[in-house]
Amino acid sequence: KTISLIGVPTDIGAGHRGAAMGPEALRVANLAAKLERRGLKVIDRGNLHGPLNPWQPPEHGYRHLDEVVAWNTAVYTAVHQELQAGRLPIMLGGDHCLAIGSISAVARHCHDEGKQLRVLWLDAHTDFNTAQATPTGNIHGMPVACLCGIGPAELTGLSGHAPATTPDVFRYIGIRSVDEGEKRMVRSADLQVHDMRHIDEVGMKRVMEEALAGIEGNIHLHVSFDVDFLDPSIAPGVGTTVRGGPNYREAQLCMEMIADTGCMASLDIVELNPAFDKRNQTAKLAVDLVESLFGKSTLIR
Ligand code: DIR
Ligand code: MN
Ligand code: MN
Ligand code: MN
Repeated sequence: KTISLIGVPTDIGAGHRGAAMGPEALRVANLAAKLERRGLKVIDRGNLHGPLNPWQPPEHGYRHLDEVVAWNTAVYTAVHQELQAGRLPIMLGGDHCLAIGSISAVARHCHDEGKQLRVLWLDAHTDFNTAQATPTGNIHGMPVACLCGIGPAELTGLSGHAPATTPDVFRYIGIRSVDEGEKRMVRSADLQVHDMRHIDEVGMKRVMEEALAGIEGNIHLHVSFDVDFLDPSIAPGVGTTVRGGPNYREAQLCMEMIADTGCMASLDIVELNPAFDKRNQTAKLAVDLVESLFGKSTLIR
């Protein structure tokens, strides 16, 4: 399987500037070479292009909606093309709004190929806000809602028909920050949330067994890895740190258990913000964890 790296240098969906530098930070941390060392073929497609960050306040509950639509249209097209060609796309983000485009394309591809979709959403946040519930208007807090058909038509209908997918395909891991209005939305959609309390109580191993239950054969597993999933003590390079996240070993086990399924077929690496980082340590950590996602282990290779 050939991997395609797709840079998505944007921070239009976020509340802090800087995630637009994420793709280059991941390249500087040697992502391509590390994957090649695992025996994988890697093509770096370079960066997608889109509007600059106009840094405007929200309008009708959304900040930078036109720009988010433009970027996600480009993401959708690029991801769909890579999947059609049989390659495994990795999004180098960029803020988490790009998952609207990437997962819309993945869902469309699964529909056309008769495959079942499962999405693992590794994040401190549930990203299930709406124009009414959002405290910020930032669209990086809304991608899961948009993918489930709740949001502006330009985003919910990217793939040609809305909704792109349904709440039952998502498994959240690492959640510890949900906004007040968002809580009600998450509960009424009956989303499966493995929050930090659950990880504390039963451990990462049990949590991953639950989240990965039923994964085999005909499943397309998409991993959407928001770097703020990780505890800020090991991953300071994100705009919206939330204390109390998974530590290094817990994160490694999470990635290793995903790799063991052999089903991961697309990946987003998002919210990495070099403006908040120190000596690129968070990018290096993200690359280290992505190596585990692709099967690196202590004793075998
Ligand atoms: C907050 C922050 N829930 C919002 N969200 C995210 O603005 O909607 N930070 N995703 O990474
Ligand atoms: Mn259809
Ligand atoms: Mn987050
Ligand atoms: Mn997120």
